[in-house]
Amino acid sequence: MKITAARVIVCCPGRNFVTLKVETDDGVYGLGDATLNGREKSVVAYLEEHVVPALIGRDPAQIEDIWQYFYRGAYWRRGPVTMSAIAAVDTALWDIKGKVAGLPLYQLWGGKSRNGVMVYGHANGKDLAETIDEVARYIDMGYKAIRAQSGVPGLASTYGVAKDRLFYEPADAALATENMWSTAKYLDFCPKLFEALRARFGFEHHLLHDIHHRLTPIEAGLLGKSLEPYRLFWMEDPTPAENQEGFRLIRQHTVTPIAVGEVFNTIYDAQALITEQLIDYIRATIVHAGGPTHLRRIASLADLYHVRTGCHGATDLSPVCMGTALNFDLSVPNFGVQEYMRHTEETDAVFPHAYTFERGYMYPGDAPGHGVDIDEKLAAKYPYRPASLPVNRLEDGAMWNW
Ligand code: KDG
Ligand code: MG
Repeated sequence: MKITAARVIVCCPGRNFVTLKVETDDGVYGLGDATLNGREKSVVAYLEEHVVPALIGRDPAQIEDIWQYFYRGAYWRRGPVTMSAIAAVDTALWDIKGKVAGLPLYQLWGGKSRNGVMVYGHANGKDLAETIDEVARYIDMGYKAIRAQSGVPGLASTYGVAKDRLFYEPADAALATENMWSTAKYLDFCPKLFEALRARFGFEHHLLHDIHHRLTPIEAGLLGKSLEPYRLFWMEDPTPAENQEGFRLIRQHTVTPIAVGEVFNTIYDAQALITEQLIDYIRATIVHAGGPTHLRRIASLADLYHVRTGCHGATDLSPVCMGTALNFDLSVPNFGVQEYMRHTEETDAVFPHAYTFERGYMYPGDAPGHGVDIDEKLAAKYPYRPASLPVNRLEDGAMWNW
């Protein structure tokens, strides 16, 4: 069997997606997600200029060798653009292998380690009262785990508060929108939010929260400590993780569990965090961390250190990524939770998929491969639209992390 063609499909059914379609001489094809929010065209160029020409003629069954070829062979290793491109190839090749075998990917990866994949949904509101109502709505929809984000008094906007009630898309303008951030206002408000949520709903549901890289380690220690009575499932991205050592300081001050890694692209980004047990959940996922081949390696390392998986699953990760992640989640022994931010109806129509949601759990389905397809004719009706993620400034105008 040989790879005869590989095409990059860009579409925007509500938001931009980059998909790689790898075709073979016996008619089987595989799909991989290559979407990098706000930087989509860089991955398209990397794939078209540097990856696709070297793929043609290869045996698609040689997944590990092809992964090593594009990782080691590039000389310029790692980085989100390179690793998203490698992920797309890797995902497409696993999809082909599953289709040839007539098996869903979780079967190729050792079978089911659990019956279903617990997912968390996003409840958010412009203020505390609206966020409480939204958490109630997610409980009614059957979620066992709910992420709560709220507008902060005194701040015009913040991360995680959607204009639409089920879908959240922060990449809203061709040129980045500027937001304003105040750590003091946030630190004052955040514990009140979780105090109110536990007072109203008790402790039956898992509650999660995303700090979105906005605190220093010592501030994160303080917040984690003040959230301890409300027993969060995790606090996410408390501080930027380029400096992995910073998490030692957080750990010295709080036992609130920590999740990190949605912006990671290799195992090295998480090496100290995992081996020193500085985090509890690793959030790397299929598309930005080199595909299933590399993510499974990260999960194996994490398993040795009691770190569980919590794959990123925002709307900018396409259904192809979601279907693959669900197969990974079902099979990996140290799974923790899967993020599930629903896609719009337009996106779901462009990417017909086998996965389903039922009472707080998701199931990848039993279609061979990852179980997600693309309707290319429909995709062509939604051309690419430039969109960037926002940026943040402090009240005095200095740039901050968004
Ligand atoms: O593209 C950026 C989003 O994926 C990110 O802001 C979402 O932090 C996020 C999350 O936890 O889903
Ligand atoms: Mg996040």
